[in-house]
This record gives sequence, structure tokens and C-alpha cells, in this order.
Amino acid sequence: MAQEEEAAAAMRPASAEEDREEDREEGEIEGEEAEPAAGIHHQQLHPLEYAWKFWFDNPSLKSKQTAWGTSIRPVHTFSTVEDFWSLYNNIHHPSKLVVGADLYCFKDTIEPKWEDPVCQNGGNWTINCPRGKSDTMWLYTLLAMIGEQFDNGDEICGAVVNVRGKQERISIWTKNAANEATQLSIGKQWKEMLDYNEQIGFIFHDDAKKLGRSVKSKYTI
Ligand code: MGP
Repeated sequence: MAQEEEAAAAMRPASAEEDREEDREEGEIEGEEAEPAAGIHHQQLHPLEYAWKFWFDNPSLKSKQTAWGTSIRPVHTFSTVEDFWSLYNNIHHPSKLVVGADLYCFKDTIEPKWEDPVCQNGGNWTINCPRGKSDTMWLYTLLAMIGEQFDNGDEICGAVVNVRGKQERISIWTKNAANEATQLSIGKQWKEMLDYNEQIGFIFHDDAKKLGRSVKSKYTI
């Protein structure tokens, strides 16, 4: 099975979709199967400013990996509002993902890794939620990113939700960690959009690389 199909299969649609799903090939995404009549299709699509890609890291593959990141699989790229909803409605939301999973949504040209050239001088803001409680915040984060709701949207690489036993962590990754004013603006806007009132912290990827779990936030708001 191709890598993208394998990742999509690992994120199979929720049960309400099961019937329609039986008619699909494994990993096939709804909306891709039938080409609407020429002309109509193009008039109805609403292009996004950027193309984005979902990536998925499945814990069973992760546990067998030799180096971090080798088990992360691209799921699908989208560049219109309609494609986003087709995908979003057909993949599990964080509360339904298996513990240990990581679901990423990054600008299409950026890999969700500290080592990506665009991410390497960056960092991330993180919000913590109890297990099973991040679905709405994840959706609002995605909509704010792809809908260019941030004043400094160019600065954003993407977002990830890490599903763990006791919590789900949503992070927004940005490009230039040292640019404090920009990072603070993104963090503040994100909290406002989510109506999130707890303190959040910004970690530099460079610090996370060096210090692992002992890493401390450089900015807090
Ligand atoms: P994690 O999965 O974000 O943290 O990173 P968590 O949930 O505390 O740990 P888990 O074991 O429960 O998954 C865990 C570890 O993965 C980090 O400490 C790094 O060693 C490694 N890691 C994470 N990221 C995002 C990267 C990355 O982009 N590049 C590299 N090389 N390693 C990473």
C-alpha cells in the first residue's frame, strides 16, 4: 500500500460513514470519486490562500521507528474550503484517535519537523486539554489558520494535535522564534479565538532539541 493510502486508512472515517465507506477503496477520501460536470465544479470552489497538508503519525508504526519522524505519513493536501471539509468530515477528530497518535496540518511545502528548513529557527505555542476535549479547539485552530485569521499568518507553519493518555495537546508552529512581538501576537490572537483563559507557553525548537522534556517556555501569555 502506498504511504499516503496507509496513513489515510489508519484514520478511517467515523462509524456514521461506514455504509458509504464500504463502496470506497481503502484510503479513498469521499469527494474524490465523482468528477462534477465541467464548469460547475470550478465556480463553486473557494480557494485558500495556501495549500495545506494533513499528516498522521500512527503509534503502532511509531513504536517500530528507528529515528524520530520516519513513521509520519502524509494523508492528503487541500487548497480549497470544500476540500478541507471533505477531508475533515472523513477523518477522526482528536477524541477518536488512538492514544499516542499525532495529527498534523501544515502548509503544503513544510514538513512537520524541527529539521524542516522553514521550521528550524521556529518554535511553538501549546494548549493542553484533558483527553477527549480538544475537538472544538482543534477545529477552530484549523479554521483560523487556513482562513488566514491571524495578523501574522505568514509566520505560521502549521498545527499539530498530540493525543496522549491523559491529555490532548494542540500546538501552533511558527517560523521565527526570536521575533518575540510576532509570536506574542499569534499567541494572544489564538487564545482569543479559542476563548482560552489559561496561561500558554512558547517553546523554541532549538531548546526542545537540546533539553528534551526539561525544556522551559521562553514566552508566556
Ligand atoms: P512529543 O511526542 O512531542 O512529546 O516528542 P511527548 O508527548 O512528551 O512524548 P511521547 O514520547 O509521549 O510521544 C517526543 C520526542 O520526540 C521529543 O522529545 C523528541 O525527542 C522527539 N521529537 C519530537 N518532535 C516534534 C521532533 C522533531 O521535529 N524532530 C526530531 N528530531 N525529534 C522530534
